[in-house]
Amino acid sequence: MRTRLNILVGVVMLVAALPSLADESAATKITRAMSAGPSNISAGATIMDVDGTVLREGDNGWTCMPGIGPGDDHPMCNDAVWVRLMAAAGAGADFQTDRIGLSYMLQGDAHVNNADPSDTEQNEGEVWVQEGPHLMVVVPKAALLGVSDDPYNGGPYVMWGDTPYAHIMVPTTNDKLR
Ligand SMILES: [Cu+2]
Repeated sequence: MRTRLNILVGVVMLVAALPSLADESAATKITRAMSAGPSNISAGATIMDVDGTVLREGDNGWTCMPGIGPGDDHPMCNDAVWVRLMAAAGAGADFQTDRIGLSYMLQGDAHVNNADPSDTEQNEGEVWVQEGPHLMVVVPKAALLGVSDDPYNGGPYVMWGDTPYAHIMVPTTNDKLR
């Protein structure tokens, strides 16, 4: 009886501890958003929630988010080019850039199909990756020529190369999350 009660209490506590992203406080979201980049960047950044709500005004041209999009908790710190890229990707709209764009994801990324941002299920023959801490670099498409598109080559690689959202993933550690 004692054991069953302990298990029950344990389960209830576990469920209570599971993060419900919708219920998070602004402070929790801001802390996670800021953890995506070095504090030199995140301290002065605008903090924007995944739904576009500004949680804190910034003044250095960077925008940190607590997740990639609704329901996600992988934070990122984006420069102006990446803010534009993420808005386009969220809307399924075209995207082009005439300049370099930088984004920090020092807490790592979601598990994604390296070729297809819209894929939601891993199937045989597809290359999926869940990158650890990394920097993301978007450049005019012609500048991607010659960069590997293999996430497991040991260095930087192109993600989503045949889409408007092609960018270079630059791991900053040796560790993939998955
Ligand atoms: Cu990333």
